[in-house]
Amino acid sequence: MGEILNYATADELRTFERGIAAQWEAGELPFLLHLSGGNEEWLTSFFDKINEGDWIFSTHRNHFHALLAGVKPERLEGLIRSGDSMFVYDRSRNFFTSAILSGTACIAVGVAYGLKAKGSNNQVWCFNGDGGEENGHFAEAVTMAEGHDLPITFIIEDNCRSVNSSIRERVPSEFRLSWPKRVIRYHYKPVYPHAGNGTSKRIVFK
Ligand SMILES: Cc1ncc(C[n+]2csc(CCOP(=O)(O)OP(=O)(O)O)c2C)c(N)n1
Ligand SMILES: [Mg+2]
Repeated sequence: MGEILNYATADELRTFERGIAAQWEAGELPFLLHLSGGNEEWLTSFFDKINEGDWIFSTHRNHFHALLAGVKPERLEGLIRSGDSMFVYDRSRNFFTSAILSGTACIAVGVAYGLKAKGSNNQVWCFNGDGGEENGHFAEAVTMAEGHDLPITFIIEDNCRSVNSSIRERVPSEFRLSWPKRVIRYHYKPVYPHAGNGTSKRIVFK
């Protein structure tokens, strides 16, 4: 196995996101963006399992994953400041996101299939929210990974919220799916509201 990939401490994550939150509060970021927070400790210790060369797939709420994966803070901040918070990619870090809930799950499985076919030691880590978990394509991706025993782990970041509705409001408990071991769930209490679009000094349509 290679060198551990873990490019930020919990304090660095907090400091970065506080800086973004301050810009948002000042009305400098008139875009839809999702602040991360409340899961710094869990994530920094989880990233100790991830190695250089592994592939990381993230979500609309990707700032912490990006920093931990080695996306440069200045570059990430630049993307956020130009309205691309939900479109963070870095080929050199094997880091990809999607604004579609669980939108990376099937792509991540494809990469895992390729890694296995090549005999690579690297793995794929695919992050999803508890809202993303409810999408059919998430279940299909997990089924494919399980059926082919692919080198991929799915992580459900359960903050008991999809926009503003809790799991209890969305899904009756008798319908909740149980997942195989390759799907890891952790709970955290978010520190920021779901999303913001600034105080809209200006609106940019690309
Ligand atoms: C397929 C799809 N449906 C709806 C949305 C709109 N949407 C954006 S974020 C969000 C809530 C996501 O909740 P969760 O996956 O739990 O992530 P969290 O925001 O709690 O981190 C929704 C419904 C979307 N982006 N993609
Ligand atoms: Mg959620």
